[in-house]
Amino acid sequence: MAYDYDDQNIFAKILRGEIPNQTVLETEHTLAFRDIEPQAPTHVLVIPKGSYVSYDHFAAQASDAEIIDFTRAIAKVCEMEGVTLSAGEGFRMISNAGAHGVQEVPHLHVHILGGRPMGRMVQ
Ligand code: IU
Repeated sequence: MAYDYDDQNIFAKILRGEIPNQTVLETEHTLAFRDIEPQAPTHVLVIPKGSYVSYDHFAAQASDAEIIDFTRAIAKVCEMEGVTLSAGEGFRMISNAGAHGVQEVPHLHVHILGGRPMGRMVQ
């Protein structure tokens, strides 16, 4: 399957260092930074460094090392933000994809939201 990655998207520019970001965590294959318009006390975006549009693109084409790194980075961010079930009150993780998912930026990102009750999904 073909996935069309636009390397001019804003997160690609962040990854290239062309636009600043508020980094929370950086690993070999993953970057986590604060959302510019936070919807909750914790609102962190976690993105793979590789050029993937969406979760399905990533799952199909990323290496095992990238997938493991990304998965663990998400959990690490939750731990760092104090929202894990072991240390806090929980969190929500969301990844929007495509038109029906209302994805604004076409580079895979997982939203980590926490620090307040989120309310019910889905609108
Ligand atoms: P979405 O899942 O693609 O709909 O969300 C994109 C998010 O990226 C959204 O929450 C924006 O506030 C956020 N964002 C950002 O953090 N920095 C930016 O420069 C831009 C969007 I453009």
